[in-house]
Amino acid sequence: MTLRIGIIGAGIMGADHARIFTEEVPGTVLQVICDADQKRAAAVADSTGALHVVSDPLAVINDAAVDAVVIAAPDQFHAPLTLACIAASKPVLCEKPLSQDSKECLAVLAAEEKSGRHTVQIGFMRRFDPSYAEIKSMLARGDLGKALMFHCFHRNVAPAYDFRPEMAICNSAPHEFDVARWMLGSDFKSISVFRPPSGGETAPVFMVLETVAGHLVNIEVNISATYGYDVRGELVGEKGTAFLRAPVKADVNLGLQQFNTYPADWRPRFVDAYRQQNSAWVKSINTGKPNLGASAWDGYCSTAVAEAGVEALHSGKTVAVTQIAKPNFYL
Ligand code: ISE
Repeated sequence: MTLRIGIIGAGIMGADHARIFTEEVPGTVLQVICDADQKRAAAVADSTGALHVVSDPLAVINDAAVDAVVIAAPDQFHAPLTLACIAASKPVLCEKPLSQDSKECLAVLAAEEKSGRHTVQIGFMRRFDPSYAEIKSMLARGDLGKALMFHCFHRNVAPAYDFRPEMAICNSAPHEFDVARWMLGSDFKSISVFRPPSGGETAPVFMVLETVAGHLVNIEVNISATYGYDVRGELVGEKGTAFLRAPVKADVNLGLQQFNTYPADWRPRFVDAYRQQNSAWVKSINTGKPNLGASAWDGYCSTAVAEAGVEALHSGKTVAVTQIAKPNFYL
């Protein structure tokens, strides 16, 4: 069985998804690559063997020769295109965030529920990262005792988007909001946001969150860290702690020093996570069985936290996270 995939967006992530399906996920064919910039779409098609190139995303979603859709367009198109996929009954893997506006997420939830089918998966690929998964299993086995705190660092070399601290909260931190919520098994209750006053325009954004179950989570998002792409985390439990371990290719001994290297962006750090996520998505579509990927509900929850975070950034106060009750459809 071959799954015919359409990819909307031929930027950094659209191109990477195209590469992943071509090189690493058997049983798929790239039916079409879509981008407003036809040259960019053609370059991705050339390097991956995709069959067609178009510029209209709706032409992808409504193409009878496309079985499933990946949305890797800019954030503001995620929710409208996801709604179009639901209307066309096409399974969709939508890059994070589902939207930066929780009202748009609610519209997606309502449409998916009305359709009666779970067709939406959000690209929170860290759930598939072996190091997060290992810590989650340790917690489930009780090895670390009860989880108490989760320290998170998320550092980029340079901004991948226009730098505004709001973007650190709405575009970057949703990864931590989702993976911490998934790891700790609890929604968030409140968020406070700080920035070092000495840091200037590109100062890191530092968030402190409390979960409904009473864990503390802190997140540093530093999108101008310059030295490398670096994601860290330490789970603190009652009996012990566990650090995430980034993939290390080699420990180098050279010139009186020992070191290893950092990637320039997130793709090498999360190469396994992306591969496993995309393989699991294809398997789910083929078998009709769910995988551990994030649902539209999870997408909504991380956006609700981000919205409270932006309010906390502006007000300087601790802000309560408000969410609707989880619809039965997502239980
Ligand atoms: C980017 O949009 C991503 O999705 C990356 O995974 C994240 O690490 C980065 O900070 C974001 O800008």
